[in-house]
Amino acid sequence: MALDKEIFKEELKQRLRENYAMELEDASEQEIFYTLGALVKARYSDAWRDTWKYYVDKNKKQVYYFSIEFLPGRMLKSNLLNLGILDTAREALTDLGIHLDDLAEVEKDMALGNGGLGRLASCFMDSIASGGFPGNGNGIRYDYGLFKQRFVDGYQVELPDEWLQSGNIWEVRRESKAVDVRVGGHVYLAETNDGKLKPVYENERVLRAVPYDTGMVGYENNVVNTLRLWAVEIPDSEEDKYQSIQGRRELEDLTAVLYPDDSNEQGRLIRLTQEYFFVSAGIQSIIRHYKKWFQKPISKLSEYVSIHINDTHPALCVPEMMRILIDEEELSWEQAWDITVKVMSYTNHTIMAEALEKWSIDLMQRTLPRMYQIMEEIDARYVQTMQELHPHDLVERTRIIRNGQVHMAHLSIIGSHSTNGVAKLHSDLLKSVVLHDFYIIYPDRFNNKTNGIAQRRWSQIVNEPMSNVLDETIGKTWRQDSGDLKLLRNYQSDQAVLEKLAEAKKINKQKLADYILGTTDIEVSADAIFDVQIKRLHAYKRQLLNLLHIIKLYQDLKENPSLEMQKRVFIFGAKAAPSYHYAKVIIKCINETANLINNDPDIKDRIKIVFLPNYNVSLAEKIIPAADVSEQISLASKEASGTSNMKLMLNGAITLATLDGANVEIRDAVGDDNIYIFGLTEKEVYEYYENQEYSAQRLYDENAVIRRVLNAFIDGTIPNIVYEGREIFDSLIKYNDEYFLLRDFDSYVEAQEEIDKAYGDQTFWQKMSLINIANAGRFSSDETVSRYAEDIWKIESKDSFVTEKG
Ligand code: 4GP
Repeated sequence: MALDKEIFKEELKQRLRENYAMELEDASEQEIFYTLGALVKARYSDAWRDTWKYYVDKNKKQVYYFSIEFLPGRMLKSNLLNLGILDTAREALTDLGIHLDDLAEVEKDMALGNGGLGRLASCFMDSIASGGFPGNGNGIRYDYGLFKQRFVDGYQVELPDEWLQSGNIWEVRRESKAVDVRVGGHVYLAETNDGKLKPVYENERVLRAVPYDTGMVGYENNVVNTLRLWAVEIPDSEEDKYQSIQGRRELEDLTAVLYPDDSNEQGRLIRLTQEYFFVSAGIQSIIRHYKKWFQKPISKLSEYVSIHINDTHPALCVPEMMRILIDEEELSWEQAWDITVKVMSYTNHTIMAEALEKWSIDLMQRTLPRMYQIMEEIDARYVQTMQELHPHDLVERTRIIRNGQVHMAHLSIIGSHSTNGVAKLHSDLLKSVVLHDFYIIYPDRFNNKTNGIAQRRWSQIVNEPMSNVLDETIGKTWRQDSGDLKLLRNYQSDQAVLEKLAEAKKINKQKLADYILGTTDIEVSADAIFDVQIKRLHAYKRQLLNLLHIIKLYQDLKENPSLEMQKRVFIFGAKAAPSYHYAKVIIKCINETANLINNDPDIKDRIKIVFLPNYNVSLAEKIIPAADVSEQISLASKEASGTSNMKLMLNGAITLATLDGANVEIRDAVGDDNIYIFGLTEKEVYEYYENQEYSAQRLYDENAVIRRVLNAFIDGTIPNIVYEGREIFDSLIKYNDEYFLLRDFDSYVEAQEEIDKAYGDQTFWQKMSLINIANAGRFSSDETVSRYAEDIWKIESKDSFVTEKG
């Protein structure tokens, strides 16, 4: 329904009067934001109800995407865009003297995740709704999102993210849909009167799970799905047990923070309980919904419900579904297992060993006794079935419970019908190395689903100047179907188009330069190359390699001030996990190097380093449209996919990359001439692991450039890093450079030199940039989600359903 500008203005004023007893002129930005939010929500509430009803009336199969992280960022503009009223709302607000962009800044980022996998979950929510697919998210409503990052003396300091302080306009509390979740205590099986074995719970704690629902608005299609996040409360029946404030706090802490520090026992206990809490609440509510509205026998569940386990955190979906089917629905084990495996599917997001979750048997038994019993049974039956088919060793290696631990990835694979990786290379590595044993046992379960991004957000919302040029050049169909971006290929030699794209980039760069000045006091020139590395701080992502190159450039310039090179601004955005010491050391070193270089009068503005604090979705939206170079420099084989690589490409940045994760597919899309590839291949990395010939010391001894760069960490060249510099140095030399930075250093420097040269020829550069934009369409999460829907979830889109049935 088109938005009438005048009515919209009147409605905004009217709501403001009703809610705040105020006239527009007297209202604060925050009051206007909340009023506008409520108005937008009201606009989709009918569609939200109708969507729900439609799925129920038509008995549509639905997918439930279980994820311990969701990172939607801000939702105002994306909701306006998806409702098709962004432009009109902007104009109406302008008439009233309000800038939509300023107003949008009021919204707190919903940052219920750490990084890639959480942001992917949110991109999927957008695409599932936009594709008209019946699909819902299921997660945790943390009171505090990912910490806010500040730098003090170059060190990362973490502050709580009180995102709910002023309320969350998009959510709806649904108390009537609350469910109880039981944890702790003891469980034993007792015979009932009719001779069946039933679990009896003793001394367990009952938690009340209350859902908060947020509408996931599809793009101009009247579909609004649901993201359901659970918060813990004290059930009425248990009030007596929680008379002290401290006792209440302990319970309420369960959903207080995202990923509590799990380096200690207490933290691990909370984490495991969190995992079970949202899994149990989610599955209970799915079953209740199914029984109430679908009125089909429970044996048909897999025809109407699909549950996706996003990484291993929701792996308890498997035993929890079994519990409900056996203990409550009284199905036989075999029947329950058959349904469970058909319903569940699983995505692996990383090959980093430390991220493959394991829990000690003891902790599992104490925290979730019934879950443990069921997992023991799954494990025993697995061994029994498989030992007839496979060698003993293989079965032992793949079982769920082994060496005193419960292996969540094993549980996810054994208890589901599909396991996928998130880029071709990653999926291949799962099959050939990381999960090879399982691939032998279940070859048909493995598949690839290359990640994608919510392209409307990452182009139309964040980059209006570029979007306008695209409209003028290739028409507007790309806004609906990003595949049409390829039409731009016809303009790669059109000087006028290249110039317009360059102008758009310049506008974005100037905007970012203003922001940088405002937040960090660092002045950067929009004429410089904006060289961007934005992602979590992790050794394997090799922000340190980037820093080594910067130090080299600095040393070159000091030695030879007349050296010819393009001006560069190196931009970083990254948070380090609070307990990840080494990552924090790298942050300190980057910040101190930035201090040194940015203030060195010999360097002036030839190199600038900007580490923007508090990297999050909103900051990404500011940086990405302004980027010229996209640093994707992880050690080959370590990055499962990456998604900032796709966002940056879509915004015309040129990728500088190793052949890792989805970089490989980006290269295939743009061709070798429009990307800069360097470094070891994944095969070579594995060869090094096998032959153990790598010697960082030798590279240090033999390569004078490397030596000079590394010495800068310990000889006082970079000030204020006495301890940190030594730690970096030792990690590379004494501990033999786990991620082969020194091995890739020369080829990285060479690629950087080529980039420097290429940027000098602006027409050449703009053409590469255009080709990147034109070929980004295939990395849309619309496409990815369609593949999941078809191959894994077996759900159909509302559109196809409607057309099909006429
Ligand atoms: C990330 C991977 O590191 C990244 O390569 C991938 O693009 C993203 O998932 C989405 O699939 N993994 C995580 C994690 O965020 O916590 O393991």
